[in-house]
Amino acid sequence: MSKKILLINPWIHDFAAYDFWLKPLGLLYLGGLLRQNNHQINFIDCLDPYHPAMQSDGHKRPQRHSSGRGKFFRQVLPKPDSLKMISKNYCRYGITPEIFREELKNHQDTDIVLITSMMTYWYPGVFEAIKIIKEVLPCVPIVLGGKYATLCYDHAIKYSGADFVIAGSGEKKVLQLLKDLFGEEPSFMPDSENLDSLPYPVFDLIRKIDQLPITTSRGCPYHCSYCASHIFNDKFRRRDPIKVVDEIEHWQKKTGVINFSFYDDALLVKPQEMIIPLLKELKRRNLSCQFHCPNGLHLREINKEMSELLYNSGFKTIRFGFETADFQRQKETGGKVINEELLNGVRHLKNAGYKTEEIGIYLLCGLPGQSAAEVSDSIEFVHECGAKPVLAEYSPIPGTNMWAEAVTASPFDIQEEPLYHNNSLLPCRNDDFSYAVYEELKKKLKNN
Ligand code: B12
Ligand code: SF4
Repeated sequence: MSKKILLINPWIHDFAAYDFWLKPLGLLYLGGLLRQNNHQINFIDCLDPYHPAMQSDGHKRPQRHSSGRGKFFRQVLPKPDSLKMISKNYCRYGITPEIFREELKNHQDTDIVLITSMMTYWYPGVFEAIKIIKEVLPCVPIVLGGKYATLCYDHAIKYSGADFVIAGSGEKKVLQLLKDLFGEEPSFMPDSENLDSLPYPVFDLIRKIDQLPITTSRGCPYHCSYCASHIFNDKFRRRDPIKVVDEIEHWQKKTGVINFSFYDDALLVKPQEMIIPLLKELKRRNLSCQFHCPNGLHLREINKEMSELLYNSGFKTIRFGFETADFQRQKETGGKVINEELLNGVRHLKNAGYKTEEIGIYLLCGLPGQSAAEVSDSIEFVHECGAKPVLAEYSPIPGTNMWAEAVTASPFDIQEEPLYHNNSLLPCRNDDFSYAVYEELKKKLKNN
């Protein structure tokens, strides 16, 4: 029998959160699969920047950009004890708990709640949502999944208050759980080897669509030591590029959306298999879109043809994962890029028409044992190449190859307390690369 399933995207509790084309894609994918299995799906988005009750309640309206990024609503919260030393406001990003409660009351007949989680250190927003759901819908089982649930599984089991915690990809496990709880035999099972067998995410449940996330793959062929990609997907699997274009066309026709953000870990890798046929097909169908890649792209794949293709296909936001100009560290952490590839890549991108400030180069800072000189040299090198350095503070992630080193290097108990993974804290800072040095570098970058 069809069940009423309520999807929840919980709050973010953090010092800084910006909607950089952020959507709960995994959760909305699960919604699509469950709807295909004849269940009735509802969705509450605690981060909704367009919630009507917030508009009328005297809250400061978040500034939004027409491309689909922008600010969230926010309310200042007391800082958790372990983060007291950070001299910034700690906030709940999203709607108020009162509005969330009211929303939940409209879903009294829910059979099961599925709640997602993102950054490990955002768990307080997840816990707050679970506590309120338990109060308003006391008899409804709550299932927690997503990034935090996967990376900090034991912590989630112990402290989250959820009835079930599911680690890793949710598709098969959620169907199994429904079977166990309600005796529901799934009528539709996706083929785990074929990503195109997954129904589209339930994007129609988003209140106002200003952009949509798309993914052409899961996983990554690289294994960088600081990255968790392999924990979520042990293999690199790709969709058929033509099916991806079908999806883009579907959403564009249905909703009129033109802004799409790619969530892939390795969108440009082996370009003949994906990005080249995909963009050629978009052009053939005369689809006009704007694309944003907030997640880093691979510089290794940037040549003349690729640069022109990206520029002419409407790739408005391009960010690349470079991380460091230090050759030894590049080699030790996974070898995804070398300096020459940045130099050449930027030259091609500029020839194609991109301006310096449009070519964002992510630099990891605060890696275990990293010196201040390494970070400032890397910034300088990116400037010399003619691109824009973007500092990404290292967030240590359990289960990655760098984790043990991070645990040893960090002055904080990152093993016991995921709040210490917060990138704003610079969790693996050291005497040479202190918080003050980091602030100084950031200031310099801002004034550049
Ligand atoms: C896209 C992305 C972003 C985007 C948008 C984020 C978003 N999703 O909205 C942007 C660019 C904004 C971003 C930013 C950052 N990110 Co990011 N991001 C990702 C990325 C590549 C994909 C996430 C995604 O949506 N995947 C696709 C969907 C389909 O998969 P999924 O969410 O995992 O969902 C599946 C399962 O988790 C599960 N599931 C999900 N929900 C639920 C719910 C239930 C009930 C169940 C049962 C199952 C379930 O089933 C789903 C389907 O199989 C991941 C890496 C990765 N490969 O996953 C990193 C990742 C999440 N990011 C990470 C990091 C470090 C960051 C930054 C801190 C980087 C930095 N230093 O600046 C910033 C944070 C900025 C901030 N403070 O706001 C880390 C996590 C770190 C941590 N400690 O938790 C990850 C894991 C990458 C890594 N380095 O290893 N990110
Ligand atoms: S290339 Fe990017 S996504 Fe792939 S393992 Fe390295 S950091 Fe992670």
